[in-house]
Amino acid sequence: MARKKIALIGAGMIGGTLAHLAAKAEMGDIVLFDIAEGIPQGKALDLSQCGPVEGFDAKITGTNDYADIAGADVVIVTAGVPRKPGMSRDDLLGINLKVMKAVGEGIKAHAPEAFVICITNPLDAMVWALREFSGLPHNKVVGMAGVLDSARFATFLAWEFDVSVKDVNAFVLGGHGDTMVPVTSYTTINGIPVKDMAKIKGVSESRIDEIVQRTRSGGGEIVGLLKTGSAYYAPATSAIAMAKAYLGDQKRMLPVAAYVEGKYGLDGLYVGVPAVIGANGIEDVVEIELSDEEKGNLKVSTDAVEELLEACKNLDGDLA
Ligand code: A3D
Repeated sequence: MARKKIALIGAGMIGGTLAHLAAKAEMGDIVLFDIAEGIPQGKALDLSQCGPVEGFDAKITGTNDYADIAGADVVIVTAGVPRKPGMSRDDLLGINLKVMKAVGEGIKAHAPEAFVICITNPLDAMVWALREFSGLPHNKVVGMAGVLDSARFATFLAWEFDVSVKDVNAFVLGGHGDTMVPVTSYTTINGIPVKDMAKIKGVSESRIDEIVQRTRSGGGEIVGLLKTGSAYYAPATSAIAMAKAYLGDQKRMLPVAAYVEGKYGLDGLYVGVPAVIGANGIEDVVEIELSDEEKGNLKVSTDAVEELLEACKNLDGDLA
């Protein structure tokens, strides 16, 4: 069987980490693409030299030419700019929308059969724009955010309850922004609902609310510490889990920014929902029962995403 091909558009902090993780896991051969000359080539050379030490077989190449992504099975997009302290994800809209246009056209021309995972912020709007510009089917273009946001929620809960992160099943819905909806009613510690676990451990409701709030601003907390950019290890590993689900036809149900039409009362929007990823890309979007309060929170979040889409359409005539 021929090796799979993974194209990484954007060879910055997340792109480089993605390449390392994909190579270590021998997911396939890797092409790192960037507009910056030398960066993808330099990183590819450096990463290739990890192979003999770590014992992986993966051909890693760097390029500034979209023709080199031809035939990619998976494309992961991180091209654009990240946040600096004081910036919201939405501040990146104008500049990253132009980047999505170039990237979408490159994918359309050279890798139209690929499963495309977008990471560029503001995520829910950029994945929508990337789908529009690439013209790929909606089930083959998806955004990474929920896996990361749920991992942040799970990490904080594991610390609070002093249990292994492996036993926390955390759940976050909605847009990847300050209005995201960590859903405690579907979050469990090995099957025990968070509310019950909190009672057992004597953790107050207000402390759980603080953890929910810390999850919402989890990305900003890291931006504030790093000062020169945003998180990259956990975002990269989250996208790799999604790529593996597709390549291995794993039918994993993960929280991802999927195209939702009809379910959750939404009419054609990319937003964070539980979805099944297999060989056909997004194979199902799962609609769960929500309380009135959770529905209200989700509405605030999806309204924020809709506002961003309007801003996209106003910025780019092609999207109107
Ligand atoms: P960074 O290290 O700056 O890398 C971005 C790379 O994109 C740079 O190497 C640029 O040269 C390159 N680039 C710029 N324009 C183009 C273009 N037109 N074509 C190809 N490459 C281009 O950023 P990063 O890797 O830290 O972050 C990348 C993106 O991911 C940013 O938009 C972040 O905001 C976003 N991000 C999203 C999450 C989510 O959970 C959704 C988390 C963390 C970061």
